[in-house]
Amino acid sequence: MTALLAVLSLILIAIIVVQLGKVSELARKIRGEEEMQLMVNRRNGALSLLFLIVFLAATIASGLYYKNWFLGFGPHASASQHGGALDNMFAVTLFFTGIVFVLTHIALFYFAWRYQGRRGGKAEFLSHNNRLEVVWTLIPAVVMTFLVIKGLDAWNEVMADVSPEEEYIEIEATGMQFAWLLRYPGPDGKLGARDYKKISASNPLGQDWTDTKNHDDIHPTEIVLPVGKKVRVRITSRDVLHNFYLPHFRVKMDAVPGMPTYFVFTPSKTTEEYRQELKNYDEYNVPIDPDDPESLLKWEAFDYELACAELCGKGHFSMKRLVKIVPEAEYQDWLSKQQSYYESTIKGTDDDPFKSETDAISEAAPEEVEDLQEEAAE
Ligand SMILES: [Cu+2]
Repeated sequence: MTALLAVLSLILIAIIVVQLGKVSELARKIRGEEEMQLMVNRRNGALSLLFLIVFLAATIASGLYYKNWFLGFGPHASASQHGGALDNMFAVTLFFTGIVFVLTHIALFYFAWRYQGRRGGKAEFLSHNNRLEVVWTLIPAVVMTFLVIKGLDAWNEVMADVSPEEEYIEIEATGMQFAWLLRYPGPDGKLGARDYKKISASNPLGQDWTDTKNHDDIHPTEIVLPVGKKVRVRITSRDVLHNFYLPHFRVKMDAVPGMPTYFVFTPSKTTEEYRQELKNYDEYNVPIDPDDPESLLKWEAFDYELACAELCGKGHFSMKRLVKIVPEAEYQDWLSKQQSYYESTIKGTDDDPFKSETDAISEAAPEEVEDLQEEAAE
C-alpha cells in the first residue's frame, strides 16, 4: 500500500513539474523573453538579500544562545595551567575568522542583489587593480602571520618537555583495542623498561621483569593525580592509532604504535573545586541544560574523564577512564594503597625471573624438599 502511494506521488509530482514548465513557457510567450528574465533577476536578487538577513540573524542568535558552550566560557572553564592559553587562541582565531565570515557573506549576497542584470545594464571590465591586489593580499597576510606566530608561541609553551632537575610525576598511558592501560612508577618514581616482544596475557605492557624498576610499577584502573603538580604522560599504543584526550585539561595527543609521544600538564583544580564551580554556575546563571529536570543535580555527579579521541574500532566508545584530581595528601594516601602489578600477579609465577630466588628465601630447608622429592619418586 505504502509502495503504491509512493509511486502514485512520484507520478503526480512528475506531472506537476511538466505542467509548471508549460505554464512558464506560455507566460514567457505572453510577456516576452526579456521581461521574464528581468523578473527572475529581481526575484532572485530579493531572495539573496532576504537570505543574507535571515542567515546573519540566525548566526548571531545561535552564537548568543551557545555562548556558554564555548571553550573557556561558563561551565567550560579549563582545569589546567596551560588551558587558558589554548582557550585564548581559540577565542582570538574565532574573532578574526568571524569578521571575515560576516564580511564575505555580506559581499556575496548583497552583490547578488545590487548587481543583478538590468535593462541597459553594462558590466565594467576590470583587467587589473593594484590597490585591490595589495588590500586583499596584505590584510590576510598580516592576520595569518599574527595567528601563526601566536599559535607557534602557544605550541612551544604547551609542548615544552620537563627539565631533568624539575619535580614532576611521570605516568604512562598505552592505548589498545579497547582500553587504556595505565602505569604509575611506584615509590622509586621510575617506570621500568618495556619490550613489545614480552607482551603476553599476563604481561599486557611487555614489562621486562629482570628490570627491578618494574617491580613497584602500578597498573591502576583510573588516573588519580595531585592538584598543582606537573605531570608528564608517556603516550604509546599497542595496536592502532588512539588519542589520549583529557578534555577539561585541554590535553590531546596521538598514541601511535612504535612512536612514543608525551604531554606535560599541571592540573589546576581538584574534582571537588570543579564541581563547586559548576554548582555556582547552575545556581546563579542558567542551568546547564534547561530542558533536563536533573540538570541542577548534575554538578554533584561530575567527573573528569580520559577519552580516546581517535576512532579506533567498534569498541572506541568504551575507552573512557575516570580521572580524579585530589589534594596532595589524598593522592599520597591513594598511592600508598596501590599494589604493584609484579607483587600481585607476577611474583612467584613461572614468568618471574627471580622465582628460584624467592623460593629459596621462602622455603626454610631446601634439603628437606629434595628428600621429599626422592621419596615421592620411589
Ligand atoms: Cu582508541
